[in-house]
Parts: sequence; structure tokens; C-alpha cells
Amino acid sequence: MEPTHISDLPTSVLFDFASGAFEPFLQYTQRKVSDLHEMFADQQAVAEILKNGDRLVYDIRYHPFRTSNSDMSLGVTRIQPGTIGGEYHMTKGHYHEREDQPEIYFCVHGTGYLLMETRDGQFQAAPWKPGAITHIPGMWAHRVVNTGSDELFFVASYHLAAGHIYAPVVERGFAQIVVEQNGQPVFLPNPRRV
Ligand code: PAN
Ligand code: ZN
Repeated sequence: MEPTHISDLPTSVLFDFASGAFEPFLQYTQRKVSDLHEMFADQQAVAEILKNGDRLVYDIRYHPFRTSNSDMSLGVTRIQPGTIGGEYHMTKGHYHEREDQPEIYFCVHGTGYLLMETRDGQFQAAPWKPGAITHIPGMWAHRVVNTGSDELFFVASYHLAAGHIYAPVVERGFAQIVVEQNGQPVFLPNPRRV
């Protein structure tokens, strides 16, 4: 399905709090371990998983609402619980191409952290649980980490004009990684940067 609908009428979709899905959506994307293989610190653990098959880390339903003179995208991401080499499942993470294009993230289900970082080295980890709503200014890269034993769902809203830049995150990751130690999330300096 191509996100080509243009309508100047108000539009609603229906969100299901139990599954984290909404209908109708115009685009559906899955990101598996193979799509995220560079993101995890323990490359041997990634290779082990991929040797025995792939698995889903998260999926996203999108509805880009377009009118004749505006756009506003809705996205709902569902991150599966789990770890790879001890590092919790997480989104790939990205910067917005346009630094004047912020985003709202709303945690609906699950627990974790929203990691945010600027190009000049500021780093923040917002603890997340259902009800947490975070405004991410346009210059902050953003990644969500699921540290719970259940799925984590969050709603995102942003302008399509924001654009996504993944390369700096693929190359360097975020300042810190979140790993499970004795059943608890612990923040460690990103080994790729030390
Ligand atoms: C979100 C993200 C979504 C998936 O809609 O695109 O959660 O994360 P990655 O794009 O990092 O794989 C958003 O931030 N849009 O701008
Ligand atoms: Zn974004």
C-alpha cells in the first residue's frame, strides 16, 4: 500500500490498546535482526542469531495524513521484548534531516527508555512507562529501548518533511548502550566510542 491518500477532510483511525495496532494504516514495516545487525554491540551474538534464522525486533504501522496543503504522520511502533548479546531490543534510531522538525513520542504500553542525543554530544535517557509523552526537539537523535518482559508500544507524530538520517547512528550508535545485568537495565558507555 502506498501512502498517497490526500484528503482535506478530518480523518480518524482506531487504535487497539491490547495489540498496539491501528486501522486503517497505509504502510507497514518490519525490522528484523538482519535489518539492525550493525546496531548491536555484540556482533558475535548477532551472527549466532542469524545463523539459526532471523527474528522480528519491531514493527511500525504508519498513516501519513496528507491534505492539499499539509502533512502529519502517525506511526505506531511495537518493540518485541528480548536482548541480543545482553543488549535490549531497540529501534534503529535516527536524526531528522531538518533540525526544525520535532516529534512527539507517547509510550502506550511497556517499559524502557527513550535515548536522545545531539551531534554536539549531549545525551539524555528518558525513563519510559505507559503515559510518558516526550517532545523530541528536531536536533536530537532518538531511539527507544524496550527493557521490559512485554512488548513496548509507542505512538509517534511528526511532519513527513522532517526526513530521516540513519547513517550517523549506524556508524557510531548512541553514547550509551542499555544492557541486562542480573535482570536489570544498566547503562554502559558505547564500546564503539571508547
Ligand atoms: C518513528 C520511527 C519508528 C521506527 O516513526 O521511525 O519508531 O524507528 P526507526 O525509524 O529509528 O527505525 C519516528 O521517529 N519517525 O520520525
Ligand atoms: Zn523521528
